[in-house]
Amino acid sequence: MSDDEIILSDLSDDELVLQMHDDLYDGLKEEIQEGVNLLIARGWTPYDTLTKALVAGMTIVGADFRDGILFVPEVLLAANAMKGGMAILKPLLIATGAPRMGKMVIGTVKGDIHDIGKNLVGMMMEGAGFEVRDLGINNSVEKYLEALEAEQPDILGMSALLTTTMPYMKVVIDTLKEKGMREDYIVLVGGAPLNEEFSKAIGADAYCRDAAVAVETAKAMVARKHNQMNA
Ligand code: B1M
Repeated sequence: MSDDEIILSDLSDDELVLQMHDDLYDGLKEEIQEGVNLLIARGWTPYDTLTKALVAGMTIVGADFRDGILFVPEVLLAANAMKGGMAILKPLLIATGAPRMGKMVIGTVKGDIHDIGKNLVGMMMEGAGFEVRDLGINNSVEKYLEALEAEQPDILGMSALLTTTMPYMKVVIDTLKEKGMREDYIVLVGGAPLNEEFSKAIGADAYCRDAAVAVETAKAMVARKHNQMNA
């Protein structure tokens, strides 16, 4: 052990949380899990641990990813470390009934097997407190409909990375309209070849440039939907 090695258990709560932000940024899964266990042992609620240590840390990662300071490999490592911490918190959160932001069904469209971006969006959404049902890749309209009916989410998220597969998003949205289900869901779309104009043209609610924008958009739209329902 070197002299400058940080002993997490020696840190005060505030120092530990800041150190966990750094460790998340560096993708250190074991340290994140140790930090989570320490905070819980010190009497922190699972919800505070999730939001103040993990989500706040992931917000920094998301911003630096959006700004081109971090790249995919680093973000995947950070997301993996976050998932390690969340695996400890998940059963505790369910047991304590912590508030959830909402629910999203997400999948890559039919004919498309790119899933790195979609997976990042799913992880960041989970980190922000959303429940995520990931349908994987190559999803037909029937698969989306089946999942929407089974899960009753707030949001449908679709991903496409190919110019040849992005038009399939319109097939899904048009089918929702035909079945009178379009207004039941917030539809968010994303993927490198898409843009705002395309999203409007196919009748989606919003185009999400990246995972950080997806989280911000989802939070704002779900809050608006819940306010309208309660008005
Ligand atoms: Co493919 N591929 N690929 N590929 N691939 C691209 C997309 C391409 C642009 C490369 C190129 O030619 N320059 C090109 C598409 C050209 C076009 O359509 N205009 C291309 C091609 C042609 C192909 C094949 C056809 C190649 C071939 O076989 N001849 C083939 C297609 C297979 C298929 O899908 N049927 C193919 C295959 C593959 C691999 C399997 C090798 C691999 C995918 C591995 C995997 O995903 N598991 C692959 C990869 C890795 C890429 C590139 C290099 C990287 C994509 C990526 O992961 N980016 C890509 C080139 C590029 O984009 N620079 C390319 C990183 C990721 C974090 O970004 O996915 O954009 P992205 O996700 C972002 C945002 O877009 C947004 O948030 C994410 C995170 O910030 N977002 C969402 C994405 N989905 C969202 C959903 C939301 C919200 C936001 O919902 C709410």
